[in-house]
Amino acid sequence: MENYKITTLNDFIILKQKDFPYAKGELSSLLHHIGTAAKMVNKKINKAGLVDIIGRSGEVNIQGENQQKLDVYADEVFISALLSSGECCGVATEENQNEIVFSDTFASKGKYIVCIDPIDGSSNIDFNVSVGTIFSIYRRITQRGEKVRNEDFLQEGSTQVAAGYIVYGSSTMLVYSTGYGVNGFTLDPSIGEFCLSHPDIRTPEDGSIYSINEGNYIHFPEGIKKYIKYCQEKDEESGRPYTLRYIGSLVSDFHRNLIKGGIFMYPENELSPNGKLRLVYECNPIAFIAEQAGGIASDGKQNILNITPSTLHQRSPFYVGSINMVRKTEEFLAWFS
Ligand code: AHM
Ligand code: MG
Repeated sequence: MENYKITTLNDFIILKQKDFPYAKGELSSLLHHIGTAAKMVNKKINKAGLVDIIGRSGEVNIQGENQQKLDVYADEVFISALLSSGECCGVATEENQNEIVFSDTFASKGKYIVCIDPIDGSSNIDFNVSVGTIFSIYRRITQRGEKVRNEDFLQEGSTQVAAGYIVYGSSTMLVYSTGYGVNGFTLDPSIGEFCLSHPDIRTPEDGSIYSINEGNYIHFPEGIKKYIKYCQEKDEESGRPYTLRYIGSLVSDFHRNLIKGGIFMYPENELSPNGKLRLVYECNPIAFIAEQAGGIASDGKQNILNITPSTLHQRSPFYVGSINMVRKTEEFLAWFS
């Protein structure tokens, strides 16, 4: 008889809850609600060319970027899923200037806050290219029952309780960590469930892929220009030249490199002195996953997870992936600074 045993995301969450003797299931419930919202967003993305969901919404978000209709839809879906979980007392998202405070008595008792980029890589939506969702969960600093404040959202990345991402690609995957390794789940559309497909993901210490928007080359710091040339040089022992792969969706680029081994780079440049990616809801959750899988993330000088954010939407240069590759970029940046 064939083995049809599958472990769904919800089975897995419940199974893992037993590892924490004092856990009351709040984090499990939160993750469950994120999974449900992801399925709703996935459904919409699958129909992107058929329903009125592609293209610009006509609004500009806090970053001055044109919002896509899907950005707006996903933002609403994730916020309402988090509110109805009852475990989350506030949310910060890429699409909203300030944190959203859940003030009803049910939600304000929640223990956790969530930082989220509802649709990452949204400029790719119109062309059927993979996009993602990135999320990060922290324990609140303020007392339960009080309204959450800005300080709850400006915690060092190292204090994350859980983080993860969803990649809406040729299949849809949810990858998350609660600080005990990284596990990946693929959505089986026939049963509408995320099923464990990538248990205990470990990323190689060395890789052969570098991912960067090389079109910005002339604006890069000297160390990164030199590192790119190093990636392109022939060296049989270290497997160079490396392969360049760049989708332009952080989640998809990171996910590929996580599995295969590689480095994703978004440096500061003359046009954006702090790079493009946002520390709180893009860099920190991805950095948490990278570390939990044996990789590392840096801003070029220090570990991303050791930076205390001072504003919700602050940007940071970002180098993430296989540990030896990230260390090498830090060396190049130090040599040529
Ligand atoms: P977004 O959150 O507004 O979609 O922007 C973030 C995206 C990342 O997914 C991706 O790595 C980066 O922007 C690509 O930027 P660029 O087009 O400058 O290479
Ligand atoms: Mg983004």
